Amino acid sequence: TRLVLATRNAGKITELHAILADAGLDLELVGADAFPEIPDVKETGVTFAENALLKAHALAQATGLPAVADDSGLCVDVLNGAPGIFSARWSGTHGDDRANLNLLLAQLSDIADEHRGAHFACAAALALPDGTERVVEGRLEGTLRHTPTGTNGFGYDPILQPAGHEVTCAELTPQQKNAISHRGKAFRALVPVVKELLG
Ligand code: ITT
Repeated sequence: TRLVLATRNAGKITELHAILADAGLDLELVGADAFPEIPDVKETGVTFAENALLKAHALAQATGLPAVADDSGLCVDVLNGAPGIFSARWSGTHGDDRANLNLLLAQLSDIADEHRGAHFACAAALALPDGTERVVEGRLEGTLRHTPTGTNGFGYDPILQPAGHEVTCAELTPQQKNAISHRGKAFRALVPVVKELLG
């Protein structure tokens, strides 16, 4: 069976290939880039789960293949959960990871260490062409650094220090990050659902 990965975010694609390969799924993963004619869906949902389902349904409908999607972001305690679903466009330019991170750091410059709690959240959705849908979520709790450290990963990884660790997500190896990450947790929870529905 072919399964479409409904994302164009290169950082996510790398991680999803590793996470799903480790799960031993007997599926051929097809990137959304294989369907350049399909326009990106508007992310009009107000939750990670709603947006993940929107993306998965759009690709499943347009391709006639089962599709999985990821909607994710960084939720900062002192900002009442922002940037949240707006994480990819926090600075105004969609997908400018460096600008997004720098704006957030500037907004938090006066916030002391004990108030810098945050978490990554990920909703992993599966949609079938017949409209069947499932969605599960995962989180990674941590604290935000004052300066970026590390070059692995993507997005806000250089400033999120996972609870119980002394380094940022961008200093973890890909394997170490996937083992504890919001995305790893969400997609590992989705695997039995994929197996059940796609055999
Ligand atoms: P697709 O919709 O094509 O999947 P996107 O980048 O628009 O790609 P989102 O709307 O879900 O995806 O935005 C996710 C943003 O949240 C991403 O741009 C990062 O800034 C941040 N993010 C999500 N997961 C992250 C992770 O594991 N490490 C660091 N930042 C992450």
